[in-house]
Amino acid sequence: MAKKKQKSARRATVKAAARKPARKIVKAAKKKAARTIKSHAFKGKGGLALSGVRILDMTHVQSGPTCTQLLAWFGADVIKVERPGGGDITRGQLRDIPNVDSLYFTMLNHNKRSITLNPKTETGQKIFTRLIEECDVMVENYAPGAIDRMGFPWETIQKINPRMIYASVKGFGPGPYEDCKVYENVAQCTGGSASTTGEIGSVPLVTGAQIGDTGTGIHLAVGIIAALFQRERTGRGQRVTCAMQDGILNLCRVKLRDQQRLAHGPLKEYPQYPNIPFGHAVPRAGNASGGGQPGWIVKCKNWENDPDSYIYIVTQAAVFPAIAKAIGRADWLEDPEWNTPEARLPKLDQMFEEIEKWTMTKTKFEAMDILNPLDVPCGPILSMKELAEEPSLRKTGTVVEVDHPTRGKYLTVGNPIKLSGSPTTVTRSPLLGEHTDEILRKIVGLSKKEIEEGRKSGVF
Ligand code: CAO
Repeated sequence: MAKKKQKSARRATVKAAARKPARKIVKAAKKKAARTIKSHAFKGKGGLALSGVRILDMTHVQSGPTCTQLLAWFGADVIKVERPGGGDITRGQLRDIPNVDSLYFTMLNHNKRSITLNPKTETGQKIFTRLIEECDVMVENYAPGAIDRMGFPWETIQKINPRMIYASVKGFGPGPYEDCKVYENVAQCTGGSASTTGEIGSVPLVTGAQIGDTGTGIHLAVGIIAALFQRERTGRGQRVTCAMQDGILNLCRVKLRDQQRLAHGPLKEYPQYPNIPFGHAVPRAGNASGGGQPGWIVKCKNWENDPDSYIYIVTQAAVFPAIAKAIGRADWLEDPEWNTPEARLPKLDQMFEEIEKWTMTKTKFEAMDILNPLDVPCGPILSMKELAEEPSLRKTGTVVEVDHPTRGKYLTVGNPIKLSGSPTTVTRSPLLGEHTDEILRKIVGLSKKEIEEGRKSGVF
Protein backbone atom coordinates (compact mmCIF):
# COMPACT_ATOMS: atom_id res chain seq x y z
CA MET A 1 0.00 0.00 0.00
CA ALA A 2 2.76 2.41 1.05
CA LYS A 3 4.71 1.37 -2.03
CA LYS A 4 1.70 2.06 -4.25
CA LYS A 5 1.35 5.54 -2.73
CA GLN A 6 5.05 6.22 -3.22
CA LYS A 7 4.84 5.11 -6.82
CA SER A 8 1.90 7.32 -7.71
CA ALA A 9 3.54 10.24 -5.87
CA ARG A 10 6.68 9.76 -8.00
CA ARG A 11 4.63 9.63 -11.18
CA ALA A 12 2.90 12.80 -10.14
CA THR A 13 6.30 14.45 -9.50
CA VAL A 14 7.56 13.52 -12.96
CA LYS A 15 4.39 14.76 -14.61
CA ALA A 16 4.39 17.95 -12.58
CA ALA A 17 8.09 18.46 -13.26
CA ALA A 18 7.37 18.30 -16.96
CA ARG A 19 4.98 21.25 -16.56
CA LYS A 20 7.06 23.41 -14.19
CA PRO A 21 9.61 25.99 -15.38
CA ALA A 22 13.26 25.02 -14.85
CA ARG A 23 13.80 26.88 -11.56
CA LYS A 24 10.80 25.27 -9.95
CA ILE A 25 11.92 21.81 -11.08
CA VAL A 26 15.31 22.37 -9.47
CA LYS A 27 13.71 23.62 -6.25
CA ALA A 28 11.38 20.65 -6.03
CA ALA A 29 14.20 18.32 -6.89
CA LYS A 30 16.38 19.74 -4.11
CA LYS A 31 13.69 18.96 -1.54
CA LYS A 32 13.17 15.57 -3.06
CA ALA A 33 16.91 14.84 -3.03
CA ALA A 34 17.16 15.58 0.69
CA ARG A 35 14.29 13.14 1.35
CA THR A 36 15.58 10.49 -1.03
CA ILE A 37 18.99 10.03 0.50
CA LYS A 38 17.55 9.56 3.97
CA SER A 39 15.28 6.88 2.62
CA HIS A 40 17.77 4.63 0.88
CA ALA A 41 21.37 5.45 1.77
CA PHE A 42 23.18 3.65 4.57
CA LYS A 43 20.07 1.76 5.53
CA GLY A 44 20.57 -0.59 8.49
CA LYS A 45 23.75 -2.00 9.91
CA GLY A 46 23.99 -5.25 8.01
CA GLY A 47 24.23 -5.93 4.32
CA LEU A 48 27.32 -5.17 2.31
CA ALA A 49 29.71 -2.27 2.88
CA LEU A 50 28.00 0.01 0.34
CA SER A 51 24.43 -1.32 0.65
CA GLY A 52 21.98 1.52 0.12
CA VAL A 53 24.35 3.59 -2.04
CA ARG A 54 22.94 4.08 -5.51
CA ILE A 55 25.27 4.89 -8.40
CA LEU A 56 24.40 6.52 -11.69
CA ASP A 57 26.97 4.87 -13.92
CA MET A 58 27.72 6.91 -17.04
CA THR A 59 30.93 5.04 -17.78
CA HIS A 60 32.21 3.24 -20.82
CA VAL A 61 35.26 1.28 -22.01
CA GLN A 62 37.51 0.40 -19.05
CA SER A 63 38.56 3.07 -16.55
CA GLY A 64 35.09 4.13 -15.37
CA PRO A 65 33.54 0.64 -15.49
CA THR A 66 36.37 -0.74 -13.31
CA CYS A 67 35.53 1.86 -10.68
CA THR A 68 31.79 1.21 -10.65
CA GLN A 69 32.27 -2.57 -10.76
CA LEU A 70 34.36 -2.31 -7.60
CA LEU A 71 31.65 -0.22 -5.91
CA ALA A 72 29.04 -2.76 -7.03
CA TRP A 73 31.11 -5.55 -5.48
CA PHE A 74 31.02 -3.65 -2.22
CA GLY A 75 27.22 -3.66 -2.45
CA ALA A 76 26.26 -0.42 -4.24
CA ASP A 77 23.28 -0.50 -6.62
CA VAL A 78 24.99 0.46 -9.89
CA ILE A 79 22.72 1.63 -12.71
CA LYS A 80 24.66 1.67 -15.95
CA VAL A 81 23.18 4.12 -18.45
CA GLU A 82 23.87 3.08 -22.03
CA ARG A 83 23.14 4.54 -25.42
CA PRO A 84 19.99 2.96 -26.95
CA GLY A 85 20.87 0.61 -29.78
CA GLY A 86 24.51 -0.23 -29.14
CA GLY A 87 25.32 0.52 -25.52
CA ASP A 88 28.88 0.57 -24.21
CA ILE A 89 31.12 0.20 -27.25
CA THR A 90 33.03 -2.65 -25.58
CA ARG A 91 29.96 -4.92 -25.81
CA GLY A 92 30.95 -5.44 -29.44
CA GLN A 93 34.74 -5.09 -29.22
CA LEU A 94 37.17 -8.05 -29.35
CA ARG A 95 34.25 -10.43 -29.66
CA ASP A 96 35.08 -14.13 -29.45
CA ILE A 97 31.49 -15.31 -30.04
CA PRO A 98 29.27 -13.64 -32.67
CA ASN A 99 26.39 -11.48 -31.33
CA VAL A 100 27.31 -12.13 -27.72
CA ASP A 101 28.58 -9.50 -25.28
CA SER A 102 32.37 -9.59 -25.42
CA LEU A 103 34.54 -10.69 -22.52
CA TYR A 104 35.89 -7.15 -22.60
CA PHE A 105 32.45 -5.92 -21.53
CA THR A 106 31.33 -8.78 -19.31
CA MET A 107 34.55 -8.76 -17.26
CA LEU A 108 34.22 -5.04 -16.45
CA ASN A 109 30.52 -4.78 -15.71
CA HIS A 110 29.57 -7.43 -13.19
CA ASN A 111 26.94 -6.82 -10.51
CA LYS A 112 25.39 -3.85 -12.37
CA ARG A 113 21.97 -3.09 -13.83
CA SER A 114 21.67 -1.71 -17.36
CA ILE A 115 19.23 0.91 -18.62
CA THR A 116 19.26 2.31 -22.13
CA LEU A 117 18.57 6.02 -22.20
CA ASN A 118 19.42 8.96 -24.42
CA PRO A 119 19.72 11.98 -22.11
CA LYS A 120 20.01 14.24 -25.16
CA THR A 121 16.28 13.92 -25.91
CA GLU A 122 13.68 16.06 -24.12
CA THR A 123 12.12 13.16 -22.21
CA GLY A 124 15.57 11.65 -21.69
CA GLN A 125 16.64 14.89 -19.95
CA LYS A 126 13.74 14.62 -17.50
CA ILE A 127 14.39 10.96 -16.77
CA PHE A 128 18.08 11.63 -16.32
CA THR A 129 17.23 14.47 -13.92
CA ARG A 130 15.10 12.04 -11.91
CA LEU A 131 17.97 9.55 -11.82
CA ILE A 132 20.29 12.28 -10.52
CA GLU A 133 17.75 12.98 -7.79
CA GLU A 134 17.58 9.32 -6.85
CA CYS A 135 21.30 8.50 -6.86
CA ASP A 136 24.10 9.21 -4.40
CA VAL A 137 27.01 9.09 -6.82
CA MET A 138 27.38 9.75 -10.54
CA VAL A 139 30.47 8.37 -12.28
CA GLU A 140 31.51 9.18 -15.84
CA ASN A 141 34.53 8.87 -18.08
CA TYR A 142 33.38 10.36 -21.37
CA ALA A 143 35.53 12.78 -23.33
CA PRO A 144 36.08 16.17 -21.68
CA GLY A 145 32.86 18.22 -21.91
CA ALA A 146 30.62 15.36 -23.11
CA ILE A 147 28.36 15.31 -20.02
CA ASP A 148 28.19 19.14 -20.05
CA ARG A 149 27.05 18.97 -23.68
CA MET A 150 24.28 16.60 -22.60
CA GLY A 151 22.99 19.50 -20.48
CA PHE A 152 24.38 18.31 -17.14
CA PRO A 153 27.40 20.36 -16.05
CA TRP A 154 28.44 19.97 -12.40
CA GLU A 155 26.61 23.16 -11.41
CA THR A 156 23.32 21.72 -12.69
CA ILE A 157 23.90 18.32 -11.09
CA GLN A 158 24.62 20.03 -7.76
CA LYS A 159 21.42 22.05 -8.03
CA ILE A 160 19.36 18.97 -8.80
CA ASN A 161 20.88 16.98 -5.95
CA PRO A 162 23.17 18.82 -3.52
CA ARG A 163 24.16 15.50 -1.94
CA MET A 164 25.38 14.09 -5.25
CA ILE A 165 29.01 12.99 -5.49
CA TYR A 166 30.05 13.50 -9.10
CA ALA A 167 33.16 11.54 -10.10
CA SER A 168 35.04 11.69 -13.39
CA VAL A 169 38.05 10.11 -15.04
CA LYS A 170 39.80 12.18 -17.68
CA GLY A 171 43.11 11.72 -19.45
CA PHE A 172 44.66 14.88 -18.03
CA GLY A 173 43.95 17.37 -15.28
CA PRO A 174 43.63 21.13 -15.94
CA GLY A 175 46.45 22.32 -18.20
CA PRO A 176 47.54 22.24 -21.83
CA TYR A 177 46.12 18.78 -22.54
CA GLU A 178 42.87 18.90 -20.58
CA ASP A 179 40.69 18.58 -23.69
CA CYS A 180 42.47 15.50 -25.07
CA LYS A 181 40.96 12.05 -25.36
CA VAL A 182 43.11 9.40 -23.77
CA TYR A 183 43.39 5.62 -23.84
CA GLU A 184 45.47 3.31 -21.64
CA ASN A 185 48.77 3.40 -23.50
CA VAL A 186 48.64 7.16 -24.01
CA ALA A 187 48.34 7.51 -20.24
CA GLN A 188 51.23 5.12 -19.64
CA CYS A 189 53.37 7.23 -21.98
CA THR A 190 52.38 10.58 -20.49
CA GLY A 191 52.43 9.52 -16.85
CA GLY A 192 56.07 8.37 -16.61
CA SER A 193 55.54 4.62 -16.92
CA ALA A 194 56.77 4.10 -20.49
CA SER A 195 59.91 6.24 -20.13
CA THR A 196 60.99 4.12 -17.16
CA THR A 197 59.96 0.69 -18.51
CA GLY A 198 62.01 -1.42 -20.90
CA GLU A 199 65.60 -2.42 -21.54
CA ILE A 200 68.46 0.00 -21.09
CA GLY A 201 69.12 1.84 -24.34
CA SER A 202 66.02 0.41 -26.04
CA VAL A 203 62.57 1.79 -26.89
CA PRO A 204 60.15 2.80 -24.11
CA LEU A 205 57.68 0.00 -23.33
CA VAL A 206 54.07 -0.06 -22.19
CA THR A 207 53.09 -2.68 -19.65
CA GLY A 208 50.27 -5.21 -20.00
CA ALA A 209 48.86 -4.25 -16.60
CA GLN A 210 46.12 -1.68 -17.20
CA ILE A 211 47.53 0.86 -14.82
CA GLY A 212 45.99 3.79 -16.72
CA ASP A 213 42.46 2.44 -16.94
CA THR A 214 41.97 0.05 -14.04
CA GLY A 215 44.57 1.88 -11.95
CA THR A 216 42.76 5.19 -12.34
CA GLY A 217 39.38 3.50 -11.81
CA ILE A 218 40.61 2.26 -8.44
CA HIS A 219 41.95 5.71 -7.55
CA LEU A 220 38.55 7.17 -8.40
CA ALA A 221 36.75 4.59 -6.25
CA VAL A 222 38.87 5.61 -3.27
CA GLY A 223 37.92 9.25 -3.88
CA ILE A 224 34.22 8.35 -4.06
CA ILE A 225 34.29 6.37 -0.84
CA ALA A 226 36.12 9.26 0.91
CA ALA A 227 33.50 11.70 -0.40
CA LEU A 228 30.66 9.44 0.80
CA PHE A 229 32.28 9.37 4.23
CA GLN A 230 32.64 13.17 4.31
CA ARG A 231 29.02 13.57 3.19
CA GLU A 232 27.96 11.78 6.36
CA ARG A 233 29.30 14.79 8.29
CA THR A 234 28.57 17.66 5.92
CA GLY A 235 25.40 16.46 4.22
CA ARG A 236 26.82 17.69 0.92
CA GLY A 237 28.21 15.99 -2.14
CA GLN A 238 31.33 17.06 -3.99
CA ARG A 239 33.22 16.69 -7.25
CA VAL A 240 35.81 13.90 -7.46
CA THR A 241 38.19 13.97 -10.40
CA CYS A 242 41.03 11.70 -11.31
CA ALA A 243 43.31 12.18 -14.29
CA MET A 244 44.92 9.11 -15.81
CA GLN A 245 48.25 10.94 -16.07
CA ASP A 246 48.10 11.68 -12.33
CA GLY A 247 47.11 8.11 -11.45
CA ILE A 248 50.04 6.70 -13.44
CA LEU A 249 52.47 9.19 -11.94
CA ASN A 250 51.28 8.15 -8.49
CA LEU A 251 52.07 4.55 -9.41
CA CYS A 252 55.49 5.70 -10.70
CA ARG A 253 56.24 7.55 -7.46
CA VAL A 254 59.53 5.69 -6.91
CA LYS A 255 60.80 6.89 -10.28
CA LEU A 256 60.26 10.53 -9.31
CA ARG A 257 62.20 9.65 -6.16
CA ASP A 258 65.06 8.40 -8.36
CA GLN A 259 64.89 11.47 -10.58
CA GLN A 260 65.79 13.57 -7.55
CA ARG A 261 68.43 11.12 -6.33
CA LEU A 262 70.07 11.37 -9.75
CA ALA A 263 71.06 14.97 -8.98
CA HIS A 264 73.32 13.60 -6.24
CA GLY A 265 75.13 10.96 -8.27
CA PRO A 266 74.57 7.79 -10.29
CA LEU A 267 71.80 5.38 -9.29
CA LYS A 268 74.03 2.56 -8.16
CA GLU A 269 71.31 -0.10 -8.02
CA TYR A 270 70.40 0.47 -11.70
CA PRO A 271 71.88 -2.19 -14.02
CA GLN A 272 73.70 0.37 -16.15
CA TYR A 273 75.93 1.32 -13.20
CA PRO A 274 78.94 1.56 -13.43
CA ASN A 275 79.41 0.73 -17.11
CA ILE A 276 77.03 3.18 -18.86
CA PRO A 277 76.88 6.85 -17.82
CA PHE A 278 73.53 8.28 -16.68
CA GLY A 279 71.75 11.07 -18.57
CA HIS A 280 69.51 13.79 -17.18
CA ALA A 281 66.43 11.62 -16.58
CA VAL A 282 65.70 8.33 -14.84
CA PRO A 283 66.59 5.60 -17.34
CA ARG A 284 64.84 2.32 -18.07
CA ALA A 285 66.07 -0.41 -15.77
CA GLY A 286 65.15 -3.71 -17.40
CA ASN A 287 63.98 -6.10 -14.72
CA ALA A 288 65.88 -4.48 -11.84
CA SER A 289 63.87 -4.47 -8.66
CA GLY A 290 63.36 -0.73 -8.32
CA GLY A 291 63.89 -0.86 -4.56
CA GLY A 292 67.14 -0.95 -2.64
CA GLN A 293 67.30 -4.75 -3.01
CA PRO A 294 68.91 -6.24 -6.14
CA GLY A 295 66.53 -8.44 -8.11
CA TRP A 296 66.35 -9.95 -11.59
CA ILE A 297 64.50 -12.47 -13.74
CA VAL A 298 66.53 -15.61 -14.39
CA LYS A 299 65.93 -18.60 -16.66
CA CYS A 300 64.70 -21.92 -15.36
CA LYS A 301 64.75 -25.48 -16.76
CA ASN A 302 63.14 -25.79 -20.21
CA TRP A 303 63.21 -22.03 -20.84
CA GLU A 304 64.07 -22.82 -24.49
CA ASN A 305 60.57 -24.30 -24.98
CA ASP A 306 58.46 -22.51 -22.38
CA PRO A 307 58.30 -18.71 -22.71
CA ASP A 308 57.33 -18.40 -19.03
CA SER A 309 59.97 -20.66 -17.51
CA TYR A 310 61.60 -17.93 -15.44
CA ILE A 311 61.74 -16.88 -11.81
CA TYR A 312 62.25 -13.48 -10.17
CA ILE A 313 64.79 -13.56 -7.36
CA VAL A 314 65.58 -10.77 -4.91
CA THR A 315 69.01 -11.08 -3.35
CA GLN A 316 68.61 -8.94 -0.27
CA ALA A 317 71.67 -8.86 2.00
CA ALA A 318 70.09 -10.87 4.82
CA VAL A 319 69.53 -13.93 2.61
CA PHE A 320 72.63 -13.68 0.42
CA PRO A 321 74.49 -16.34 2.44
CA ALA A 322 71.57 -18.77 2.01
CA ILE A 323 71.44 -18.11 -1.75
CA ALA A 324 75.21 -18.52 -2.11
CA LYS A 325 75.08 -21.89 -0.32
CA ALA A 326 71.99 -23.07 -2.26
CA ILE A 327 73.61 -22.39 -5.63
CA GLY A 328 76.93 -23.98 -4.63
CA ARG A 329 78.87 -20.73 -4.26
CA ALA A 330 79.60 -20.80 -0.51
CA ASP A 331 83.08 -19.51 -1.47
CA TRP A 332 81.52 -16.04 -2.04
CA LEU A 333 80.96 -15.73 1.70
CA GLU A 334 84.72 -15.74 2.42
CA ASP A 335 85.61 -13.56 -0.58
CA PRO A 336 85.79 -9.75 0.00
CA GLU A 337 85.00 -9.35 -3.72
CA TRP A 338 81.53 -10.79 -3.00
CA ASN A 339 80.68 -10.86 0.68
CA THR A 340 79.32 -7.30 1.09
CA PRO A 341 76.42 -5.60 -0.73
CA GLU A 342 78.80 -2.79 -1.78
CA ALA A 343 81.27 -5.26 -3.31
CA ARG A 344 78.48 -6.99 -5.25
CA LEU A 345 76.80 -3.82 -6.52
CA PRO A 346 79.04 -3.16 -9.56
CA LYS A 347 78.75 -6.79 -10.70
CA LEU A 348 75.14 -7.72 -10.13
CA ASP A 349 74.97 -9.01 -13.71
CA GLN A 350 77.72 -11.56 -12.91
CA MET A 351 75.98 -12.52 -9.69
CA PHE A 352 72.67 -13.20 -11.47
CA GLU A 353 74.50 -15.16 -14.20
CA GLU A 354 75.82 -17.46 -11.49
CA ILE A 355 72.38 -17.78 -9.90
CA GLU A 356 70.92 -18.52 -13.33
CA LYS A 357 73.33 -21.42 -13.88
CA TRP A 358 71.66 -23.00 -10.84
CA THR A 359 68.03 -22.05 -11.67
CA MET A 360 68.45 -23.51 -15.18
CA THR A 361 68.78 -26.91 -13.54
CA LYS A 362 65.39 -26.51 -11.79
CA THR A 363 61.84 -25.78 -12.86
CA LYS A 364 60.54 -22.42 -11.63
CA PHE A 365 58.43 -24.24 -9.03
CA GLU A 366 61.36 -26.38 -7.83
CA ALA A 367 63.48 -23.24 -7.46
CA MET A 368 60.64 -21.60 -5.54
CA ASP A 369 60.32 -24.64 -3.25
CA ILE A 370 64.02 -24.51 -2.39
CA LEU A 371 64.34 -20.72 -2.00
CA ASN A 372 61.11 -20.01 -0.12
CA PRO A 373 62.08 -21.90 3.09
CA LEU A 374 65.33 -19.90 3.00
CA ASP A 375 63.24 -16.68 3.17
CA VAL A 376 64.45 -15.58 -0.26
CA PRO A 377 61.84 -13.28 -1.83
CA CYS A 378 61.16 -14.90 -5.18
CA GLY A 379 58.29 -15.69 -7.53
CA PRO A 380 57.81 -17.77 -10.67
CA ILE A 381 56.71 -15.98 -13.83
CA LEU A 382 53.13 -17.28 -14.02
CA SER A 383 51.34 -17.35 -17.34
CA MET A 384 47.66 -16.37 -17.66
CA LYS A 385 46.94 -20.08 -18.23
CA GLU A 386 48.61 -21.01 -14.97
CA LEU A 387 46.78 -18.22 -13.10
CA ALA A 388 43.44 -19.25 -14.57
CA GLU A 389 44.01 -22.82 -13.37
CA GLU A 390 45.48 -21.98 -9.95
CA PRO A 391 43.27 -23.67 -7.29
CA SER A 392 44.13 -21.23 -4.48
CA LEU A 393 42.93 -18.25 -6.57
CA ARG A 394 39.66 -20.07 -7.26
CA LYS A 395 39.27 -20.77 -3.56
CA THR A 396 39.65 -17.12 -2.53
CA GLY A 397 37.31 -15.85 -5.26
CA THR A 398 40.08 -13.96 -7.04
CA VAL A 399 39.40 -16.07 -10.13
CA VAL A 400 35.69 -16.82 -10.51
CA GLU A 401 33.57 -18.76 -12.98
CA VAL A 402 30.44 -16.87 -14.00
CA ASP A 403 27.45 -18.09 -16.01
CA HIS A 404 26.00 -15.81 -18.67
CA PRO A 405 22.70 -16.38 -20.50
CA THR A 406 24.06 -15.91 -24.01
CA ARG A 407 27.77 -16.70 -23.62
CA GLY A 408 27.65 -19.55 -21.10
CA LYS A 409 30.38 -20.04 -18.53
CA TYR A 410 33.48 -17.84 -18.48
CA LEU A 411 36.26 -16.93 -16.09
CA THR A 412 36.73 -13.52 -14.59
CA VAL A 413 38.84 -11.81 -11.98
CA GLY A 414 36.77 -11.35 -8.84
CA ASN A 415 37.17 -8.67 -6.22
CA PRO A 416 40.83 -8.51 -5.20
CA ILE A 417 39.87 -6.52 -2.09
CA LYS A 418 38.50 -8.83 0.59
CA LEU A 419 36.30 -7.38 3.33
CA SER A 420 35.51 -9.87 6.09
CA GLY A 421 32.16 -8.23 6.81
CA SER A 422 31.23 -7.61 3.19
CA PRO A 423 32.07 -10.66 1.10
CA THR A 424 31.77 -10.29 -2.68
CA THR A 425 29.52 -12.44 -4.82
CA VAL A 426 30.26 -11.88 -8.49
CA THR A 427 27.11 -11.81 -10.60
CA ARG A 428 27.07 -11.64 -14.40
CA SER A 429 27.06 -8.39 -16.37
CA PRO A 430 23.65 -7.16 -17.54
CA LEU A 431 22.40 -7.53 -21.09
CA LEU A 432 21.90 -4.21 -22.89
CA GLY A 433 18.89 -2.48 -21.33
CA GLU A 434 17.99 -5.56 -19.31
CA HIS A 435 16.72 -3.43 -16.42
CA THR A 436 15.30 -0.48 -18.35
CA ASP A 437 11.65 -1.16 -17.52
CA GLU A 438 12.30 -2.03 -13.91
CA ILE A 439 14.37 1.14 -13.30
CA LEU A 440 11.91 3.40 -15.15
CA ARG A 441 9.00 1.99 -13.15
CA LYS A 442 10.51 1.60 -9.70
CA ILE A 443 13.04 4.44 -9.55
CA VAL A 444 11.88 7.04 -12.07
CA GLY A 445 8.19 6.31 -11.52
CA LEU A 446 7.02 6.07 -15.16
CA SER A 447 3.83 4.27 -16.15
CA LYS A 448 3.68 1.36 -18.60
CA LYS A 449 2.20 3.70 -21.21
CA GLU A 450 4.95 6.29 -20.74
CA ILE A 451 7.56 3.57 -21.11
CA GLU A 452 5.96 2.32 -24.33
CA GLU A 453 5.85 5.86 -25.75
CA GLY A 454 9.49 6.56 -24.81
CA ARG A 455 10.59 3.30 -26.36
CA LYS A 456 8.78 4.06 -29.62
CA SER A 457 10.45 7.47 -29.86
CA GLY A 458 13.93 6.03 -29.15
CA VAL A 459 14.46 7.69 -25.76
CA PHE A 460 15.44 4.32 -24.27
N1 CAO B 1 22.99 8.48 -25.18
C1 CAO B 1 23.38 9.28 -26.19
N2 CAO B 1 24.66 9.70 -26.36
C2 CAO B 1 25.57 9.24 -25.47
C3 CAO B 1 25.24 8.40 -24.41
C4 CAO B 1 23.88 8.02 -24.28
N3 CAO B 1 23.48 7.22 -23.30
N4 CAO B 1 26.35 8.14 -23.70
C5 CAO B 1 27.36 8.79 -24.30
N5 CAO B 1 26.91 9.47 -25.37
C6 CAO B 1 27.65 10.31 -26.29
C7 CAO B 1 28.42 11.41 -25.62
O1 CAO B 1 27.54 12.46 -25.27
C8 CAO B 1 29.39 11.80 -26.70
O2 CAO B 1 28.76 12.70 -27.62
P1 CAO B 1 29.34 14.16 -28.03
O3 CAO B 1 30.76 13.96 -28.37
O4 CAO B 1 28.47 14.52 -29.19
O5 CAO B 1 29.19 15.05 -26.88
C9 CAO B 1 29.61 10.51 -27.46
O6 CAO B 1 28.70 9.57 -26.90
C10 CAO B 1 30.97 9.90 -27.46
O7 CAO B 1 31.67 10.07 -26.30
P2 CAO B 1 33.27 10.08 -26.28
O8 CAO B 1 33.76 11.24 -27.09
O9 CAO B 1 33.69 10.03 -24.87
O10 CAO B 1 33.65 8.70 -26.99
P3 CAO B 1 34.92 8.33 -27.88
O11 CAO B 1 34.73 6.90 -28.24
O12 CAO B 1 35.15 9.26 -29.01
O13 CAO B 1 36.17 8.49 -26.88
C11 CAO B 1 37.51 7.96 -24.96
C12 CAO B 1 36.50 7.47 -25.98
C13 CAO B 1 37.73 6.86 -23.97
C14 CAO B 1 38.85 8.29 -25.66
C15 CAO B 1 36.96 9.23 -24.25
O14 CAO B 1 35.69 8.94 -23.74
C16 CAO B 1 37.86 9.74 -23.15
O15 CAO B 1 38.89 10.35 -23.41
N6 CAO B 1 37.46 9.53 -21.90
C17 CAO B 1 38.15 10.03 -20.74
C18 CAO B 1 39.40 9.26 -20.45
C19 CAO B 1 39.14 7.80 -20.24
O16 CAO B 1 38.37 7.37 -19.43
N7 CAO B 1 39.91 7.00 -20.99
C20 CAO B 1 39.94 5.59 -20.74
C21 CAO B 1 39.15 4.85 -21.67
S1 CAO B 1 39.33 3.15 -21.35
O17 CAO B 1 40.63 2.70 -22.22
